[in-house]
Parts: sequence; structure tokens; C-alpha cells
Amino acid sequence: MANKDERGVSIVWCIDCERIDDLYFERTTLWLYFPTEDAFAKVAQLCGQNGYYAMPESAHSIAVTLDKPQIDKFLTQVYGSIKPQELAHSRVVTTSEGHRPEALDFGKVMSLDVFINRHKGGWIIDAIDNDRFESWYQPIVHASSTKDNIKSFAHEALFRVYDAQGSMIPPAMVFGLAEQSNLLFSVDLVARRSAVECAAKSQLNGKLFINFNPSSIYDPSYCLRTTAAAIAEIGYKPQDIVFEITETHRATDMAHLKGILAFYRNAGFGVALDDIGSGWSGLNMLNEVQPDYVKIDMDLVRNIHQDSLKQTIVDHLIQIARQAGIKVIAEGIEEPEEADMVRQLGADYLQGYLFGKPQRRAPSVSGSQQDTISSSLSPLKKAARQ
Ligand SMILES: [Ca+2]
Repeated sequence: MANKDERGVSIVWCIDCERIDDLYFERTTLWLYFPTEDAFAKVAQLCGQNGYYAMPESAHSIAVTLDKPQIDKFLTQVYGSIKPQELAHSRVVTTSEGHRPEALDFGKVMSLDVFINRHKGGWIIDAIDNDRFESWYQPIVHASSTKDNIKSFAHEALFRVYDAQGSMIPPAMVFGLAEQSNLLFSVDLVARRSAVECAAKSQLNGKLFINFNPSSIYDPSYCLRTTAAAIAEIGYKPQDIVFEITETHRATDMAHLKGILAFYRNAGFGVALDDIGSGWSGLNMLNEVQPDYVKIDMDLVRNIHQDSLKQTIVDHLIQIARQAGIKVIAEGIEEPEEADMVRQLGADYLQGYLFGKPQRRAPSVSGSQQDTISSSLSPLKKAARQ
């Protein structure tokens, strides 16, 4: 669903051009067309059961008029009642109540699954606009650390988004939905800014690992310059920052990925490859990309002390990394036995609940210093809205 250019790279979605508000009115009529009479019947039935104001237009189409608060519930019900394929082949366009679609509205016709994703993505925009997000930090420790004697090396920033009631939205859902509603670029940029901002406000020590999804970048020199400038402005040195490239198993455009890495490298930042070992691509990438760090996927670490196959794989990974001068971080350590095993195999750093869960850090600088930090990062805020 993402817009792709000829290289298959995501194009920036212009929030200002495609605000979700344009789809809704005081009372909105959704003009729905379904590919099958069966799908039509299911939606007609749920309209009847829930007392929605609905008028059939044909055996395949229906006009449903809803108040704003009803829209969310209606779309969730439709989503739950018809098959994904039917959803993809259904069409929808909206008008204000009492108006039929005109020729001008044809450009707004979209498939029902995109419409629903766009709708759900609305709260992401809302959360970003209203600053309902922050970063939490999980420690990365030297491999010689034990549960009771932690030698801190770095922190990984983890992005947290809250709904209007203040409940945390599950992080996997945030990025999944951001991608489906074409908001990955903005969300990833806001998350990078938040990682730096919250770390500066709480005066976090040591290196800072910041997650970064390469598919959210279409032009490294433009997108990353803003991030790099903001980091410098706030007083961080590039060598304090390590960008963790996530979702690498999905990176099909190696030249694009290398371009991004080269930019970070030239600017003096460190680069890590995340989740190595979760797919075959990880190993090939190691040689091609030559990162400073690799993070071994938590699936490989889980119960590694009881699994000789996992031990063999991790042993190999660490050998390859060592030969290339790459430092190894083992993620997802929960048990002391897991820590012992990856330490024996030669991991350099460890991360996981055994050494600390992701936690929010309270600001430790004055209110005016916080304001200064926020304003030096404002170029990033602006960029996220472009
Ligand atoms: Ca990560």
C-alpha cells in the first residue's frame, strides 16, 4: 500500500495533503461498494443490528451515514465481518450527509482496507501532533556483567506512543500500522528525534543506540542530514550515537541500504545491524555492510544453554563477526545460563531483562534546559510534517 518509486523505495507521504480529517464531516456518509453480494449482506446486517442509518443503493452498494464517534466502531465491525480479499476489492468514498458523490469525489475513492488503515493511522498522527510519545531506554552491558554487577555500556532507545486516554499503544502495532497507512517515514523520524530528546533531558550516559528502519528513508542525504544536525545541535558527539538498522531481512535494495550506512559512517556515527540470525539474509549482509556492531536475535539466545544447534549458529556468527572486526551484542538475555553461554561463545555485550527492562527516565535538567533541548530539535519536528 505504500507509495513506491521506481526503485521500490517508499516515498514521503505528505501529511498536510492527506489529512485524515478530509475524509470525515460532522455527519459522514460512507458510500460503500462490495465485490460480492455476500459481503454486502453481512454489512447490511450489521447496520441493521447496530441501528446505523443505512440505505441500500444496489445489490452491491450501500450508503451508511454516521456520527464521528460511530465511525471507529463501524469500521472495526466491517473489518471483522468480511474477508481480507473482499475488503481489498471493496470501494469507499465519503461525502457529508445529504450529498451524493460527484465527479470531483472520484479521486477520493479507495479500497476499503486502505481506508480502514488510514483511519486507524489517524491516531498515530494525532499522537504525534499532540506530543503523546516518549522514548524508554534499555541498558546494553559489557559481557563481563552479572545481574548484581552491571557494567553499563550503552542504552537502546525504544519508542512509546500513548492514546488520548494515556494508555500505551503496543509498539509493534505502532510501526505495523504506520507502515500500512504509509506513515513510516514520519513515525520513524519522530522516534529518532524522541530518542535523542529524552536521552538529553534525562542526561543519559554512555552510547545511545537508536532504531532506524531503512525503508522509511527515500533520500538519505536529505532525511538524515536533519537528524545529524539535530544531534549535533543538542551537544551529542556522533561517536556517542549508534544507529541500529532494523528490519534488515526485508531490505531488498542493498545499494540503498549501503548508501544510508555510508552517510551515517561519514558523519561519524556508529552503525549496528539488528536481529541478525532471524533470517538467512543477515549473514550475507554482515559481509556486505560491515557494521560496527551486530545484535544477535533474541530467538537465537532464548534457552541457548539447552540447545546445541543454537550454540553452533551463534558460535559461527561470532567467529564471522570477529574476523571482520565487528562487535557482537546478544539480545533478549533473561536467564543467567543464557548470559554464561553467549559470554563463553565470545559475545562482547549483553542486553535483556536480566540486566534491565526498558524504562522511562525522568528529566533531570531544569524546565528551561528542557525547552532549549526541544527547540534545538524543532527542525526534526518540521521534517516529520513535510
Ligand atoms: Ca533494536
